[in-house]
Amino acid sequence: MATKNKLVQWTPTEVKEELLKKYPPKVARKRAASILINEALSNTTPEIQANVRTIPGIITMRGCTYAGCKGVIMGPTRDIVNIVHGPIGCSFYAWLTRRNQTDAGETGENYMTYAFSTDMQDSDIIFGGEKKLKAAIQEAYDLFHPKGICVFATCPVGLIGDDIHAVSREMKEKLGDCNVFAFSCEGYKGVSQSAGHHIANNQVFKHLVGTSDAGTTGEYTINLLGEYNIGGDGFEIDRILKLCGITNNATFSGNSTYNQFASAHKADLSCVMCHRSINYVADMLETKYGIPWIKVNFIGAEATAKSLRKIGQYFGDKALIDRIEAVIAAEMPAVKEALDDIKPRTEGKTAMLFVGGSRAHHYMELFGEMGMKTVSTGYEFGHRDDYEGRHVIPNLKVDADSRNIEEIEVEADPKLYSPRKSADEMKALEDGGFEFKDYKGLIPDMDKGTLIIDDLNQYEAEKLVEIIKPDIFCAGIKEKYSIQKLGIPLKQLHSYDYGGPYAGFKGAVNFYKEIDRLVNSKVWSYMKAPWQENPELSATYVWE
Ligand code: CFM
Repeated sequence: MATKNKLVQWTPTEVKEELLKKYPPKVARKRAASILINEALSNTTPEIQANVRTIPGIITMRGCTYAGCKGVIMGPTRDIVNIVHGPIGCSFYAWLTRRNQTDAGETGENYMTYAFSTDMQDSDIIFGGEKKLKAAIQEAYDLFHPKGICVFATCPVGLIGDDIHAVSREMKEKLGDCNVFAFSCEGYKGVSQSAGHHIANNQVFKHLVGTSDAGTTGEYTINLLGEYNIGGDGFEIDRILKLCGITNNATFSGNSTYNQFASAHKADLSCVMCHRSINYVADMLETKYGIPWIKVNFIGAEATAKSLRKIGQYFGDKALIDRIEAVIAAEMPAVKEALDDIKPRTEGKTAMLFVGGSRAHHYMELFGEMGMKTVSTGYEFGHRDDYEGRHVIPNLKVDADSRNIEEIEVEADPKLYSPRKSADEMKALEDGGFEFKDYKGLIPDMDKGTLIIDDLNQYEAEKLVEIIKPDIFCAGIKEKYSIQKLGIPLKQLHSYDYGGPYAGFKGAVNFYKEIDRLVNSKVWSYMKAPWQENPELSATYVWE
C-alpha cells in the first residue's frame, strides 16, 4: 500500500526532475518554466510561465474558449436564451454539467433546463449556417419572448465564416424588444477557457451593462463578480449578505438575470470572487461608472468573515459593521462545532489542488482551517497575475494568442460616471491598509518548497501522486478516475461531485464533513487493478 513509499523523502527539485525526465529535451525545457518550486521567503515572488499554449500531444486538463464564454460566464444566466451555433455536441456537453444552480424566482423565467442549439449538419458547414441561426433565434423568441438572446460561435462557425454578429444585429432590429448579441468564442480562439471569459466580459459590457435602471434598491449595494452558484454557493453567500443587510445588486453570473447585468452600474462596490474570469468587468465598471472593486473570498469560514468585514469597512457605517459582527458571531459556533469534531482526524493530512483559475487558491483556506496542508497546487489556465499578484500585469508579455483577444477601450460615461467615494475618503481607507483593485495571487500563500504547476497534465498528475502520495487530490471529472485508481481519493472542485454548497459558513461545514469522510476512508487504497493483482494476466484474440 501507499504508506510505505511515503517514507521516501523526495526534495522538490527531485520531484521536478522526475516529472520532466521522460519528456523530449525541448518539451522538458518548455514544461520546466511552468513548474515552480516556491521560495516563500525570498523578497521577490518567483516568476511562473502561464497562459501559454499547451504543447501538442500533451493531455491537458484545460477546456476551450467556448467553454469559458458560454459555459462559464453566460451559462448561469437564467433568463437569457443562450443559443449555441454549432454541432449539437458543443451544446450538449455544456448543458448543466457545471452544476450551476438557479432559482426561477417570482417571474418563473428560467431557461437553464434547455439546451439551445442550431444543431449544424454537414450541409450547413458547406453552404453556411446563417439562415439556420436566424430561424433558431426567431423560434426561441416566438416560444419564450425573452429579454435577451445570446449567440455563441463554436469552432466550425469560425472556420466557415458565418457572420453571427450581423445576424444578431439584424434579428435584434427585427424583433424590437429583445436584445440579441453574439460572441466570437470559437473553441480554438485562445489557449484555454480564459480567452472565453475575456470575450464574454467584453460583449456583456458592450451590449448589456448600463442599459437599464431597474436595479435592486436597498442599502449598501454591491455587485458580486465571479460567483457562479456551483452547488448553490451563491445562494449561501446571498443568505449571509442578506442577514448582514448588504444588498446584492447583480451577481456575475450565478442565478443572474438580464436586468441584473443591465443595471450593474447602480452598485456602490464590486466584490470580486473569481479574479481570473471577471476582473475585466470589475475594471470596466470602475472606469466607466466609478465603482471601486475589492477582492473577496467566501470559500472558508474565516475568509468569509474577513470578506464581510472588508465590505463593512468600505461602507464605514457603524450600524452595518455591528450587524456584520453579529452575523459572524451567530454563524461561527456551528462552524466551530463541526471543526472540533473533524479536525482530530484531518489535522496534518495533505492535499493537492489543481483547478481552473481561482479555486486552486481559494480552497487552500478551507484545507487550512481543517489543519491540512496544500503541498502542490496550480491552475489550468490562470495568468501570471493569478499566481504572482496583479503587480505583474504591466509586464505581461503580449503574444500572438493574447493579441487575438480584443481589448475594448472604456472611458468614463459622461452622464453616469460618479465616484462612489471622494479621493480623500479612498486615500484614508488605503492609508489604513485597505486594498482596492488588488489581488496578491496564490504564490504568497504557499509554503516554501511546495510545487506550483501551471497547466498540469495527465502524465504529470499521475507522477505527482505516485511520488508525493497526498491524502486527497482535488481536480475535475477528467482526472477523477485515473487518480482514484492510484489509491487516492479525488474531490471534484469544479462540479463538487454531487455536493455543495461549500461557500460561506454553512458551506464550510459541508466541506469539512465531506473531506473528513474522503481522507479517512481507505476504500481507494484497498483497490487493486487487475494487473497489480495478477501481473501474469494474458489475453488471446478470439480467432486464436
Ligand atoms: Fe473562476 Fe469558476 Fe475557477 Fe473559472 Fe472554471 Fe468553475 Fe474552475 Mo471549473 S470561473 S476560474 S472557468 S472559479 S468552471 S466556477 S471550477 S475551471 S477554478
